[in-house]
Amino acid sequence: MKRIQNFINGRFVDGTGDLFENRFPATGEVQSLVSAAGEQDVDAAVSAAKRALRGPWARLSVQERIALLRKVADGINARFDEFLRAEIMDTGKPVSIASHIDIPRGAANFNVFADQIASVATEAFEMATPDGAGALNYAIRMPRGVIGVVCPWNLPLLLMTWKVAPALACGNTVVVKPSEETPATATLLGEVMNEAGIPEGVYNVVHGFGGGSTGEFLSSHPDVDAITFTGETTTGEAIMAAASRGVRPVSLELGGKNPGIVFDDADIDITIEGLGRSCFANTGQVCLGTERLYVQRGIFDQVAEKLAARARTYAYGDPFDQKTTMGPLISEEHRRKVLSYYEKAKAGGAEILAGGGVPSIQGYEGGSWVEPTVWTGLPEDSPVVRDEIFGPCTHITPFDDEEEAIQLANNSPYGLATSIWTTNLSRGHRVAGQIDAGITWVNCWFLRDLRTAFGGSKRSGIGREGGVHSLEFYTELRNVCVKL
Ligand code: NAD
Ligand code: 6OD
Repeated sequence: MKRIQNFINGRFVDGTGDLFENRFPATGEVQSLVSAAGEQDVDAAVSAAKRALRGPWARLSVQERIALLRKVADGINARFDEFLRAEIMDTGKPVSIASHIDIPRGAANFNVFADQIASVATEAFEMATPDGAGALNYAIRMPRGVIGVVCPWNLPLLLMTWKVAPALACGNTVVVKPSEETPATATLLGEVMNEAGIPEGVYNVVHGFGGGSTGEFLSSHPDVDAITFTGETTTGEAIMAAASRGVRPVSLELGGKNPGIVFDDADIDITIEGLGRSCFANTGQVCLGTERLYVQRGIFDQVAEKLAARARTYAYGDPFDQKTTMGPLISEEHRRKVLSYYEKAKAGGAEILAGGGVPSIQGYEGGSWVEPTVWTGLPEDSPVVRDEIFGPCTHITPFDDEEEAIQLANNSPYGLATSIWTTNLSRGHRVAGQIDAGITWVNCWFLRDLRTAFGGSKRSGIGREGGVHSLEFYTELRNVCVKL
């Protein structure tokens, strides 16, 4: 059986931890064994990353680093089909999604941050001094050092490179801990790094689990200078606690329970198309997805009916078949969690407008499938409306006016993303300014310009990444004051 190894100091090596199984979510079959990194392997990876900070990598000019980043992007594209297959086998996501989103974005991240680092400036201040000669202050931008990158499973290559690319652009070195569910593409990227000529120790990958395992060994390692994390809010709290030892910076991109707001002047076709994606894309396993939907009363029935109809259109089956539009959830464990909310909705008296169960798919009985689901009728304090479920499901509630919509949308401990659907752009702009969320889309969803600030409010995270904001996190500004 295929074995997935750690990538430390430019070499593929077994870890001292146990082997663990990696399953194909569409069938539940074990497809590979992964060699977990123990504490000493994590230490070896961090030491390699630390050494690399003083090696050839540190002596490269920004232009040389940019050239290497572009080679990595080209290397991913040159092996596009291998990355595609690896991502689909790990996640079960349909080829139609992975080939349009995950793999191209994985490559694009390296080009985007190569562009960013080429044009970033720092600040300078002239100051007066009593002798009249003055002084000049200017900032220099230094890499932070070894960055620990802890990743989730929902968009594995996309979200990992979203952090690795700017970290490398800024001259850092990285130790990546991919999710235990999705070890393959981070490992394959090690081959591309070697082919591109990235010096050994600059990019390292350690496999394993979270608390009490590889993730914790990495986040609590004293030679990790900063930690960037995407995942659940409670894990973010553990990472932040670990980072507090040694006063290390963290960037946390965490969970959400994102609202969508549909006003009665919305273009219904555009709205249903957008909501179909925001509620069900990637089997609802997108942190930005819409699990709470608020619809103005006059068009409530129309929107509810059309979204439910949309939920019934998805085609399940072989993820490698272009006709498949809905994949399985990531794992049986995650399916148990999602189905527990399907049960809570039923028990709470929800009206089930679509789905609510498990589809039967010939040949894929062992996979972790669920039906896209639309509910209405639950109170706002139901766990179905409060908790992040991370499945292909949404609950719809009517509202009467703008003020009520804003109040309902903000009634959540999370604040990651919102979508507002209206043809009145003044209203879209006005409401966007009153929603507690890091990201608001008006008449669209997941439309990404990678230069924009990305991150959450409230319990959805700390800090912003994207464009120059990533460069802020992955560098430290140091001021130089020259007396003239
Ligand atoms: P998770 O928090 O369970 O795991 C994420 C990573 O953290 C994994 O690699 C895991 O092994 C590791 N980990 C777990 N416990 C750890 C610990 N104590 N110390 C160190 N590492 C630890 O998240 P997940 O289930 O992989 O991903 C789904 C979650 O991610 C959802 O909540 C989703 O909203 C969130 N997410 C957020 C964003 C965002 O940009 N805000 C993007 C994608 C996913
Ligand atoms: O598009 C991105 O850059 C990004 N960070 C997306 C996050 C998606 C969450 O599941």
